[in-house]
Amino acid sequence: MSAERRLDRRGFLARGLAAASTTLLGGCEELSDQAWVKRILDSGETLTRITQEALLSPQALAREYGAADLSRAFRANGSTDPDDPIYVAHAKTGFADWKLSVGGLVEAPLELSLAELRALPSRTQITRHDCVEGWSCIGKWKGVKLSGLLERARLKPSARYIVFYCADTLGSTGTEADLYYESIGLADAFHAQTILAYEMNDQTLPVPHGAPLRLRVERQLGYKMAKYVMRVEAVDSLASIRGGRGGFWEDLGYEWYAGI
Ligand SMILES: Nc1nc2c(c(=O)[nH]1)N[C@H]1C(S)=C(S)[C@@H](COP(=O)(O)O)O[C@H]1N2
Ligand SMILES: [Mo]
Repeated sequence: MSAERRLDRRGFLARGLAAASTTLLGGCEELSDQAWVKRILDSGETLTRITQEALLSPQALAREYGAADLSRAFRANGSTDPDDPIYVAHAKTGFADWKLSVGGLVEAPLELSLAELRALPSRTQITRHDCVEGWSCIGKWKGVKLSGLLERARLKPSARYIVFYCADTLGSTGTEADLYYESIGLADAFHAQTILAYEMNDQTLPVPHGAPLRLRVERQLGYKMAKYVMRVEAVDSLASIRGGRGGFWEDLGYEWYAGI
């Protein structure tokens, strides 16, 4: 790309960011997001138009609550105690030697310990979790911003979806199809409230709620919020993964986007 075109693009993006900061995002919290977005934009050519749109398109925040609104007991649902031997061994040691892997269509695959994840930019939020079964709970979540992780791993231009592979089995077919997994698009992956949470209600994330790491994607239904996330993968298509519909429940007929 010529210097001129690059400047042009940057000018366009900067105007987009300025508009986003005043009209869409508001609050000072988003300044840091802009700082990292600008850093990416400064860093070169890896962003595609689709990624840029994901970063710059209007992104409403899910409602956030105050401490007084926290549910007294937050229900645990689906898998609450994975029996995978490797998972069980990690749980016994408090996940001291566990690492999250981030791979697929990225320039720089990552293997990160919990300590390393905790050192990355985080976000804390009190939100309402809505399960498709018809119950809701309000909880406080702290975790690493998925945008920051993806910034580190540097998405390749062909990346379109982020897939989360979990440690637990929910089905009973005795095949890979039993393993929980989920996926989201780039707009939700880069959304300010999308985090991989390692704390819940100011405590280390407990096993029933997805230790050591679970997705919070706050504008979606509960089943999108993968617990026991072991591996994150950037892909260009969901078609060749398991049932091809982007998630454990989706493969059984649930909606993929699952917005609230
Ligand atoms: N790995 C995994 N993630 C999962 C599930 C599961 O069974 N396994 N259940 C989903 C559903 S339907 C809901 S409502 C929430 C429940 O999260 P909670 O146990 O923290 O309430 O996790 C979601 N993520
Ligand atoms: Mo759910």
